[in-house]
Amino acid sequence: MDAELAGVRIDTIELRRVHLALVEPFVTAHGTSREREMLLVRVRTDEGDGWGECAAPAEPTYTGEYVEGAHHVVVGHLAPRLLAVPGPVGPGDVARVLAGIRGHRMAKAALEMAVMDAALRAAGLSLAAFLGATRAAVPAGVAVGVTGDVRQLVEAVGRRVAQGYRRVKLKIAPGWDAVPVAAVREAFGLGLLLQVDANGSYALGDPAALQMLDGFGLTLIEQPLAPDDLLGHARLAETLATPLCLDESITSAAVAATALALGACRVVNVKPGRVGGLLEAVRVHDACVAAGVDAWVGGMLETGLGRAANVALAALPGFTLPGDLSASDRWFETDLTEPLRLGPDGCMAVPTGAGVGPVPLDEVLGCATASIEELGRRG
Ligand code: NPG
Repeated sequence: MDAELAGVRIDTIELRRVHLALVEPFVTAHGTSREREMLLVRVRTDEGDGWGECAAPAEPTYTGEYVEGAHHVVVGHLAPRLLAVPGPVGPGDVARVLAGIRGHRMAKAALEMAVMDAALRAAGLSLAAFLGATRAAVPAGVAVGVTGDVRQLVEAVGRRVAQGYRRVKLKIAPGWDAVPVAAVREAFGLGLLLQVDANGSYALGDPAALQMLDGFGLTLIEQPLAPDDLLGHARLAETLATPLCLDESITSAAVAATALALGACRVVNVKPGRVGGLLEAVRVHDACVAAGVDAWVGGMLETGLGRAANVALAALPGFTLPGDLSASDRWFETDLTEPLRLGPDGCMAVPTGAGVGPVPLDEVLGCATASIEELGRRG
């Protein structure tokens, strides 16, 4: 990574609340989403603008973070600290300036992304090059929600396979696990890279349902137990042949190292928002490389902005499994940016433009925006 990137002087921080309709409802162990509400951050600097996207969902069901809370902490605690820095702020300075505030990683990640975007644009450097990407395209996986009907699920998976996605992740929850997974395996055979994501919805006291999944040749079982139950995951892992992967549990490179040392997982899902930013995501990546375990980049229904950043990150060499990096049309009729498209080989092209690459399109942004708040320097 290029540590020499020059900083930018932040003049104002704009917070935008946007709403995008989903093309179809997305059902997970947490409930049903019909639209994606997002907090976007634009920093205006002496070197030009930079955009960041906050991954926090509308409700605190995935982790404790949610849109309204993220907005609140940026206004009251994070933005004032950044705006109080008299000189230039580089991407690596953001986490340091905000370190006095505990948690709120998705909000911090959005600010870091915006500063990084502005600084990289000023330097004419792409995010992928800055992070240390080694590939021009990355294989794309897709998430398929709970349908409640096995025939509909097999049809939904069939559509994604026909579109060219290189692996499928099925959302599972107690009562929606072995039967749908068996049906998908039977329909598509062992050639399909298949994994499941429980979003922490199972209890360690009842491992039978998870053990039933062990015979389906799954690449991994993601986050079966509650996020803070690392020991529980380590115990469960001893009873399963299928590798466990952690998502919600992994909030930093330090936690990733702990989870790997405990044997709580053999695969790590890396999301920049969940770990506090792209730079910490690279450190989680590095911890996985050091431990010799597989890693992949997750998704949180990002718009083209956040998705482009995820694709750039996924081009690092330690991301050995396809990520949740589906094309814009998997989630949105109209994305905020030029749509990110799935290549004919089931890969997403890594953006090569300066900064994150894509920017929000004025017209779409205008229609999607519910509110704008501009925060400036004091005095
Ligand atoms: O492709 O962006 C995507 C969605 C992948 O299933 C996906 N994300 O639990 O990992 C998850 C889930 C998620 C979505 C989590 C939105 C939080 C918010």
